[in-house]
Amino acid sequence: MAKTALSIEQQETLFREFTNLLGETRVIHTETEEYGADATEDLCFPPQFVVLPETTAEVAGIVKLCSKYNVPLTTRGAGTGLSGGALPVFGGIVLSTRRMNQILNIDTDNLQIKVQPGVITQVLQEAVEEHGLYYAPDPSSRGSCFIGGNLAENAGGPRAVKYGVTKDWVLDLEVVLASGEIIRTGASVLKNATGYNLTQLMIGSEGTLGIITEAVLKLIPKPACKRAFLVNFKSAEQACEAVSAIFRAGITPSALEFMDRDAIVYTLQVKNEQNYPLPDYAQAQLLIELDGANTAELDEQMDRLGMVLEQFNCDEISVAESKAEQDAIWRIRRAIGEAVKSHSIYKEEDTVVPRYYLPQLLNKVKSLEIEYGFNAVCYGHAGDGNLHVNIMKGNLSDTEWNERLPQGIRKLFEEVKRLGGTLSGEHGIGWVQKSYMDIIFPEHHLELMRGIKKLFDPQDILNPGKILP
Ligand code: LAC
Ligand code: ZN
Repeated sequence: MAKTALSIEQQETLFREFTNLLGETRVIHTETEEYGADATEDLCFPPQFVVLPETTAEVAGIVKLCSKYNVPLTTRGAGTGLSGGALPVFGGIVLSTRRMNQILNIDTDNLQIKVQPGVITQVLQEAVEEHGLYYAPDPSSRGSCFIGGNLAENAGGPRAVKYGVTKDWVLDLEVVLASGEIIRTGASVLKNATGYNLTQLMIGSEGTLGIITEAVLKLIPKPACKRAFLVNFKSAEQACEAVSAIFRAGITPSALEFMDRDAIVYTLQVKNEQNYPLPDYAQAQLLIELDGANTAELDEQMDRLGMVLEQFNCDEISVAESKAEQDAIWRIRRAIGEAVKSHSIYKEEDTVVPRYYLPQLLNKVKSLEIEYGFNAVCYGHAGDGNLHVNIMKGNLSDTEWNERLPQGIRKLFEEVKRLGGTLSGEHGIGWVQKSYMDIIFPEHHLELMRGIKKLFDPQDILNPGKILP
């Protein structure tokens, strides 16, 4: 799909067709800027029109129109994505799922929920918690992101370390294909060995293969007790070393997050959290959360954890027992991404390696800082080996930044690959990471993926320009 500007006549025709389908109030044609950006850097590609369907049939109608007029169609959730997946880079139509925001059913007998894609993730979580149930995936943006975007990007978040990422919670999807036909990819069952697994193919495909219009997700009973604490380390490397030791000792925390000192300091500058404990010597913290059926279980895990941590030169642990204290810690952790970005022009990488190699990954980041003269702020889901590396422009000139950044990133990803890792743990490839795909995949593998795209979307109208270089 090449970038094509629609003629005035084409615009009028399309506008007429869309308003016939949806009515005038659900076709936006002025001030479309806010739909041209997501949470990725400062990129913005305003679309021609934004359409706001409410039903699967309307989505199918929109897709058919885009196919008829050969216009790019980019589906968008809340626009909290970090790899540019929702950017309409070739213009055309943005399909916003914000009016498809119904929880269709909570099945408390089978522990399942059926939702439309525009449900806010936290709204879903709180709705099931009223029934004593739990939907664990919790991206930092959970207060605003949509479940549809979580599915499209295979979002993760802190609890993935114990409970898995979005893909691990999906039983069935309803998908509108590029032809306008509708399929269900799975079934409302926990086991399914029936043909190719299109459910998992759709998840993380960033709206390039079809449009998810409904999802059946599994639920579990809500863990009864939680405890969170911050562990201070004199060295960031030692904090990373402790991570794999915790799992080897048979402890599976419900969250195990790493934050380097800069990440915390930048966040405390913008979020007022008076009592947040950060001793002067601490170069990094691990935020560890345990959950379980009762406090005795947590005490037992806590004792074992204490013994592991003793070996890693950490001498202060701040325990958050009360819900209010836990919320305060998590408020800071969840705000890091935004806080770090507001500090400088930046480029974010979502590196992931087998967790034992986390110290090596961190060391590579440190050596690249020296080699290229930038500062990188690191934080993320250490228990998953998933480190968010925010490379800051700081005092680099534009020329230095533009020349050095791609080189530095390439070297970082080459190391990630050498360690057995990959480009993205949870943010996706989208628009801004696709030029690095060749580091991970040989050409014949990329061709296979291009073939899949072509099979699903022969006209290349669904979110064109994404994922594949
Ligand atoms: C986080 C987002 C940026 O971990 O993934 O806060
Ligand atoms: Zn994250």
